[in-house]
Amino acid sequence: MKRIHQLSAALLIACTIFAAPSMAHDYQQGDLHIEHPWSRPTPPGTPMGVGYLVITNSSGEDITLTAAQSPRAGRVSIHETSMHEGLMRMQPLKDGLTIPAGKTVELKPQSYHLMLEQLTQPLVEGESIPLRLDFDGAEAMDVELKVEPLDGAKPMDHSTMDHSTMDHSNMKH
Ligand SMILES: [Cu+2]
Repeated sequence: MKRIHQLSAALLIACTIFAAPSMAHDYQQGDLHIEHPWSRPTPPGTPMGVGYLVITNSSGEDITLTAAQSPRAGRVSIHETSMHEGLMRMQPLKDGLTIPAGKTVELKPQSYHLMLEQLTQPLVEGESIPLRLDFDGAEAMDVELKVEPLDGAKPMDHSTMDHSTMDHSNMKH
C-alpha cells in the first residue's frame, strides 16, 4: 500500500510539472477561450516572427479574428499556409479567420498563423510578447505569446523557412 502511495505521489508531481506551463497560460473572456499563445525565437536581423494559439468559441455565433497588434511588430497579419503545386506558400486572410460557433481553430505551424512583421527587435526565448487580438463578434483580447525554444522545430517550420522564397513578394505589404 505504501508503495502505491509513493508511486502515485511521484506521478502526481510529474503530471503537475508537465502540465503547469500550458495550464498557467490560457485566457478566457466571455465565450472565447485562448490557449497557449506561443512564438519562436528569431535570429537577429530577421524582420518576421510567428504567433500560434488555439481559439475556442463557445458561443452560439461565429466569431472572426479580424486583426492583431503587438508593440514588438510594425504590423501583425493573419496568414494561412498552404501547398500549391508542391510549393508551400502563405497568404494573408483578408477577411480574417472565422472561429465557427462552438468550434476550436488552431493557429499552428504549417497552418493558420499570425505573422509579426517589421519586428522592432529579435524575439528571444523565454520572452512574453504582448499581443492584442481584435474580433468581430467579441471584445478585443490581450494575451502574451510565450517565446518557446526552437527544439523540436520541424524542418519546414516557419522559423526555419526562408521567407524570401515564399509568396511574400506578391503581398501588398
Ligand atoms: Cu506567414
